[in-house]
Amino acid sequence: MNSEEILDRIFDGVLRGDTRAVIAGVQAGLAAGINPQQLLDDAMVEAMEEIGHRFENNECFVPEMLIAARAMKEGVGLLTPHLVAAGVKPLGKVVIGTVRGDVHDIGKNLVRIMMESSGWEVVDLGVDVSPERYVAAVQEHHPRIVGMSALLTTTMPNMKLIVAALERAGVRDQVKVMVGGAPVTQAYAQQIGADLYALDAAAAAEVIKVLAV
Ligand code: B1M
Repeated sequence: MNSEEILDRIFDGVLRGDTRAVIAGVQAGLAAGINPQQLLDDAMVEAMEEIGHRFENNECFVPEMLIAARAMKEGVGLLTPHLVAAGVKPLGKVVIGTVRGDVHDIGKNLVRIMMESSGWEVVDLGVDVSPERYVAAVQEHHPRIVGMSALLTTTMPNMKLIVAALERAGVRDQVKVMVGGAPVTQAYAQQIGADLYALDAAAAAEVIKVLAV
């Protein structure tokens, strides 16, 4: 199989939610020396975008999205050790999560992986994270950055609630708040009083470089 065929196999595997095909494709890609970032961006992320288009056009439904996401997660799991640099001294701490009401975590997990790979220690609160849990995590871990991900237009406003909760708890000034996710924009970040915005996982790791301690 050449590189293009391997990428196609992973792309199709994610689309069909075929975890075995994705794992076999990723293993073949790594063995063939394809850049792990390319396996991620050109096969898996593209397949997820395709799933999104199909969902929008009523050509696929939630169960298909779910099994595609599961297959992608397995593939990302295999890639993670190749994306994360080992043994680097942490540049600082980040607390990250997907906001309340939202269970989309593939993008958030990629942001975490990219931050970890550039040397940050990341405390991942998971999905459906309430303002109270954010506040408690800041009080416990004293991070430099608080990251929030939202994929739904209906959950984006929860980012603002989290910023407000950090203010009420008196910890807002101790952290930089970073927001992201497909529907989130720089303008929205400013509107809700966030400090930082990033379009994708690579940009997220880049934007916080200046905050390294
Ligand atoms: Co849902 N979903 N989903 N979904 N889903 C979307 C988001 C949607 C756009 C599909 C569509 O209509 N085209 C749509 C949202 C519409 C809207 O609000 N505008 C949608 C919907 C409607 C829903 C449900 C409401 C469906 C229903 O039940 N009727 C439901 C809601 C559940 C909930 O959260 N309460 C739902 C459920 C699900 C599944 C559970 C089935 C599954 C998620 C599984 C999982 O994540 N574990 C799912 C999936 C897979 C998708 C799509 C197809 C793919 C999302 C994804 O993983 N993308 C998505 C369509 C799409 O995005 N094209 C869709 C790949 C990922 C790498 O990209 O997450 O954008 P992304 O992350 C990027 C950047 O955004 C950025 O960096 C990442 C990496 O480069 N980024 C950050 C993300 N977070 C960041 C944080 C940062 C910085 C950058 O700083 C902290």
